[in-house]
Amino acid sequence: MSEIATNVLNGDPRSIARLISYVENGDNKISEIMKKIHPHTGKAHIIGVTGVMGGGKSSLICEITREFRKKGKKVGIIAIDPTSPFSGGALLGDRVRMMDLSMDSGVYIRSMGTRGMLGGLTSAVYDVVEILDASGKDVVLIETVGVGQAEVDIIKIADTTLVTLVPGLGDSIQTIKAGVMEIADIFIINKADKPGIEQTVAEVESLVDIECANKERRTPVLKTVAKEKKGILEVIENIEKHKEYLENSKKFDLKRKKRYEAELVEIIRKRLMNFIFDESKFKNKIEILIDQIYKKQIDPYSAADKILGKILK
Ligand SMILES: Nc1nc2c(ncn2[C@@H]2O[C@H](COP(=O)(O)OP(=O)(O)O)[C@@H](O)[C@H]2O)c(=O)[nH]1
Ligand SMILES: [Mg+2]
Repeated sequence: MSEIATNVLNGDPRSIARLISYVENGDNKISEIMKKIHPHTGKAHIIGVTGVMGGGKSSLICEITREFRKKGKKVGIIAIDPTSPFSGGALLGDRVRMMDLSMDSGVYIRSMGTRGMLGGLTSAVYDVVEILDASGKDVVLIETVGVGQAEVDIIKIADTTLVTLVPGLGDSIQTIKAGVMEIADIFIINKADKPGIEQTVAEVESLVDIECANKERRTPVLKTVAKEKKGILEVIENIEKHKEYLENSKKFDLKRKKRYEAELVEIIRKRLMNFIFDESKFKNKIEILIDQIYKKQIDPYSAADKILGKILK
């Protein structure tokens, strides 16, 4: 058990893969192993990449990874997007483009399914971030689809959140106003080779003008053509600048504490749920209560009180 932790700390990819599988399967060995892992975490820069499906997140992540590799940085990639090339749902071209990354020992790629995971995806993602961090990755990139309503709340995990958009937003500019503005540390308008790019940039810039009017930092709006590796250096530059900004303004510690808070809540929630729903005595009790709710002998709230009362006692 401590052997796997030691191997993970040494960056051994097979041990990393095995430990992540434990995490995904909700194996009860993980709490002991994670105990050994945690003291070695905190060095990696956690970068969330979110945005619409097909916007070029995976392509961007590939190019960003290549640039970080040129700088000698080790990179971990977690893809939570079920349609991601990383999880095999992509066009052949995308996979071919990523071949060299998957052959590179300085890159670890893992896709995580949203279904069939015991113990909850969010909690598993926190663990995988810790594992990759402890394994010596300098940068961990996390790809998720959607914003706000996403299954995994990326801003609670990431130090730096990249929101990707594409030209011709139309109605979705409303979505940006509604939720994305606060979470984006950097906007990336990808597919800048497509028509309507200047208008989209102008629209996003004017929203940023309003949002950041009284703030010490203005959210950068960058243009990229991931397919042609254009604009990637500016992305790297801005990612690094954002990290510096966080560190200089003491916001880095604050973000990290927020992440640990969210992680702690997740673990407690998961354990409580397991405790209530796995324990056979509660199982019987719950079945009886469900029956009583059905027969209108009790209401759901009072039934919940009965179960919680037993635990909190
Ligand atoms: N025209 C154009 N297509 C791109 C660009 N970047 C990515 N694509 C293509 O857009 C499609 C979706 O890209 P992908 O990275 O899988 O998007 P994701 O769903 O956000 O991860 C793929 O066919 C890419 O080749 C770009 O800058 N311009
Ligand atoms: Mg993708």
